[in-house]
Amino acid sequence: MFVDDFNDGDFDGWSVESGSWFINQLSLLGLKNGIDFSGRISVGDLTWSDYEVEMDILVGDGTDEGIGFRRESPLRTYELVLKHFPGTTSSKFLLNKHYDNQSLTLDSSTDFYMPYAKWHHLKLSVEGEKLRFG
Ligand SMILES: [Ca+2]
Repeated sequence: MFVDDFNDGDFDGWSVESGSWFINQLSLLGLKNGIDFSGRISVGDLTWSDYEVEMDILVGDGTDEGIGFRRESPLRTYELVLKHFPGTTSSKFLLNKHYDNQSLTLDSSTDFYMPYAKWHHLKLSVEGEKLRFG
């Protein structure tokens, strides 16, 4: 099991793919880059098959978060995106597939209330063809 709470002040073991990342108040913080495929950092192994990912996120106005999974490369991956609508407290989940420079939204949730500047716990479980999240 891989665990990092960043209380040691570093993110050793993580690979920065894009954007600027640093530890701020014992949390991992990525600077907003504003476009798709920006601000990515990864951990784990491409050979992992079934797994669970859990994280605590601090939601910011208009900044989306996502978890990549079933990844073959940075450009061939599935991604669970938590999308926030700027200036509102509305959010939704999107299930995206990225491949060959194309992006496809496979599914999306209805909008739900999610306040800013609060911590939320996200959990994603990938087992065979089954995907569970909340
Ligand atoms: Ca660490």
